[in-house]
Amino acid sequence: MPPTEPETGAVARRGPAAAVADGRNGMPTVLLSHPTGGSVEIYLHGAHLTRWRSAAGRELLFVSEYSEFEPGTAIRGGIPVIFPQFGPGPLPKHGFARTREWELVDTGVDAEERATATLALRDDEATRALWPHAFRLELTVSLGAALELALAVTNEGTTGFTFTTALHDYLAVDDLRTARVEGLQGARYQDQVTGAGGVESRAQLTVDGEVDRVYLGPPGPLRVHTGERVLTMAWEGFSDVVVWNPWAGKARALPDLGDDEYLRMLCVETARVAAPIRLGPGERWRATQRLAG
Ligand code: TA6
Repeated sequence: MPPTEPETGAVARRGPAAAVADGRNGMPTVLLSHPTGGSVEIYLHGAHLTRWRSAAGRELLFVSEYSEFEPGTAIRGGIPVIFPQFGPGPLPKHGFARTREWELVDTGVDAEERATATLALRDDEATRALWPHAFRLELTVSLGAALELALAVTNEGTTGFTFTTALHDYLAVDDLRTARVEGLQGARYQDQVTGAGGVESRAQLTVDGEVDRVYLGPPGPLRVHTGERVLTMAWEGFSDVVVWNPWAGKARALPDLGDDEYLRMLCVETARVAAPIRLGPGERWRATQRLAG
């Protein structure tokens, strides 16, 4: 099937397909659909994946009912793209990629018969005022029976730069208190709540309070159990995994998260945090995250 023209219209039902449509507040989105019945929605704002619906019609990602959908503000939920700084630091928290308008550069169907969309962000005056580097960031979303996100960073300048990055997935869980994450046993971690480091002893992580941990170099894949479902997350190129939930107290302090919504989400993120990536002029770095659920 030839690449689909990105134009407004209904998503075709038969083959893998892509279409552009207005999202909340008229913000442009790309919709991908696949014959297995799955679909995704991606806002050009932040190249933010806000919906992944399974073949069975189940929402696999959490998005807050209180999220803003406004220029300059990060969407609360889905899969934010974090670049060029993970967490707090000299730049705005989690960098600027999640609050910028990206460009849709391509849609189509790949060799594996997956519906694909590629979005790009380049430096401009506003990004250079924060971070004085020439770069190109590309996110390719491929929807088949599974969902794959590929993030590529190219140094388009004449000097080197370093960055940290993540795909900050907000996974939908039926009930946080019974959700379990498997695959981190034996991994070293840095706990952002207590400041302590350690080695994960549990075969299955459960959450019964605020959690904010960076796991260093777990090999993956991870299995996230919720209700009857198991979601698997695998990756290449990323090295770290972040597990975050604000629990009740911090949730109340977040204006774009409902007081009880923390019970329906668990962030499990693939990242490069502990060892920032350095790119020389013309160099490119690429990493993928693959979700099946
Ligand atoms: O990835 C975990 C984390 O860095 C937490 O520390 C928490 O602050 C979360 O991200 C969300 O950050 P945000 O800026 O979106 O409120």
